[in-house]
Formats: sequence, C-alpha cells, structure tokens
Amino acid sequence: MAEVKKNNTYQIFKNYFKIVLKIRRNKIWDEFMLSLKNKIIFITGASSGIGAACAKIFAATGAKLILAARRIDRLQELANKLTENDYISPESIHLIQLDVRDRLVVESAISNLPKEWSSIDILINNAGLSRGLDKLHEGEFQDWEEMIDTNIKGLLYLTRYILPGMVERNCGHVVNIGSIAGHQTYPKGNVYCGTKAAVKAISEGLKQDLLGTPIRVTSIDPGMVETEFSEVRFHGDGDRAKKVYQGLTPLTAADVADAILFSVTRSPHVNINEIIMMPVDQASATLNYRR
Ligand code: NDP
Ligand code: 8X3
Repeated sequence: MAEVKKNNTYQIFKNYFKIVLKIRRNKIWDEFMLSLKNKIIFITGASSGIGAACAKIFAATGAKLILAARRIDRLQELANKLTENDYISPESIHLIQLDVRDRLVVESAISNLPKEWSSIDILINNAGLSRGLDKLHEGEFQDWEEMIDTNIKGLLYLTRYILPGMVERNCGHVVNIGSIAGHQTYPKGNVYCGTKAAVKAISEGLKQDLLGTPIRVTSIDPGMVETEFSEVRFHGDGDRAKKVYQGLTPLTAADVADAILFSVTRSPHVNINEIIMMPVDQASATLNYRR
C-alpha cells in the first residue's frame, strides 16, 4: 500500500513536470501565471512532507531554492535527487541546517547568506509540528514548548529577519502554512490548535501591516495530509500514526505544494489570502469518512 502510494505521488510529480515544461516551452507560462525563473524561494522544514514536496514542485519552475531544516542529511539527499533528475542545477540549490526555534541562529543564517542568495523573493514558513494529543490538564510542558517555539516563534523569527529585505526591495511573498486546526479546535488539540490559530492571526496582521506595499501574504491551511506529521505527534509511534489515515484518502504533500505554487504564481496585483483545503473524505477537523 505504502509502495503504491509512493509510486502514485511520483507519477503525479512526473506528470506535473511534463505539463510545466510543455507550458514553458510554448511560452504560455508568462501569459497566465507569474514566472518563478531565478526567483529565490526560502523553504523551512524542507527535509520532509510538505516542505520537501514544495522543493520538488518549485525545482521545475526555474526558481533558486534555499532549503532549511535540522536534518541536513535529508536535505542533501533531496538535493541529490532533484539534481540527478535534472529538475534543477546544483548551483540553484542552497542548503542550510537550521533550527527555527533558535533566534540567534536564524539571525546569523539570514545575515550570513552569500550575496547571490540574500535577496529572497518568497518565504515559505512551513516548519512546524504537533506533539502529543492530550487533555490540556494532562499535557506535557515540553510538548507545548516545542510547538509554541517552532510553530509560532520560529515562523516569527524567519519573517522578522527576511521581511525587511523584501520591504526594502519592494517585492516579495510570505506563505505561512497554517492548518484547519487554526480554524476549528478539536478535543485534545488544545495547544497545537492554539499555535495554528496564532499563525492565522499573524498572517492576517502581516497582510494589514504590508498594505501599501506590493508584498503578498498567503496562509495555506490544510486538513489531513499524510506526511511524518502524525509520527512526530505520537513521538515515533508509527502504528498509531498510520491509524490516523486508515480507511480514507488523505491529502498528499504534493497536493498542498500545488496550492502553494498556485498562490505564488498569480498576477502581481492578486493576493491569495487563505486556502483551506481538506480531503474529500474529511468534512471538518473531527468529521471523517472511513471505508
Ligand atoms: P513533517 O513532519 O513531514 O515535516 C515537518 C518539517 O518541519 C520537517 O522538515 C522538519 O524538519 C521541520 N521542522 C520541525 N521542527 C523544526 C525546527 N525546530 N526547525 C526547523 N525545521 C523544523 O510534517 P508536514 O510536512 O505535515 O508539516 C509541515 C507543516 O504543515 C507544519 O507546519 C504542520 O503543522 C502543517 N500542517 C500539516 C498537516 C498534516 O496533516 N500533515 C495539516 C495542516 C498543516 P527537521 O525535523 O529536519 O528539522
Ligand atoms: C494538521 C491537521 O487536523 O491533524 O494541522 O490538526 S490536524
């Protein structure tokens, strides 16, 4: 089953690349969507799931990618795959080992970017996680701190250090990965839902603060996406994680990357504020259909 899914995802990417290449060859691209050629895209949490899918999809657009995460070996593996398949040249990928929770490390990573990588056009604040699924009065302090430090403070640090450059250059786009958990709180989701509600508020605030500039702000808010997310939530309990998606067809990381690609390639006067997306088999944070 996992192998079939992997092959399906691979096939989706292959077809996608074919279409993108065809469109670019026929020069239709420039007429109906913004070209990403040579744009610098900074993706946090690119070592897995949605972030890695973003790297794959954007590699085909001619963009230059800065990929960040703590697991540098995973980033290197991804970069090798993308370059081996000729989706992107090695010179168009820059890897950074980064823990977004460490403000000083984030500051140093951004201020020490090589000159040719420093004018970031698009920031995708994707790094994030849930830890635990407990009633609030039974929750683990360490889980709360990890979620708040990563999902809220990490996103703020990256934004605070990268955005001034965008404002100075008068161009840019910030894409935050929220969640339906930021719209609907579910039992035992307490702190995770709180962090994603914060992301929603921060995205709205950012849009307001940037009014009068051409800089765009988008929040992509998915429901269930099968990635390493549940494994991380359940502290490595793979069987429990698998059960989350059993009997239904969840979104794939590629589905979410596709929505991000859509958002960043609209005409410059268009701002996609928010995309809420969920599987057909899901109707709300707590209502799923399992066969
Ligand atoms: P994954 O666990 O597959 O990926 C999470 C990514 O975040 C990894 O690349 C991980 O990299 C990175 N990350 C976590 N903590 C840190 C940190 N401290 N510093 C830097 N990077 C970090 O999950 P998803 O792809 O599903 O999650 C991506 C985003 O999507 C998250 O914000 C999540 O909340 C959100 N989301 C997920 C949904 C789902 O159902 N899967 C639904 C809605 C939203 P590394 O460990 O190498 O640092
Ligand atoms: C992840 C989706 O519903 O598991 O943000 O919280 S959910």
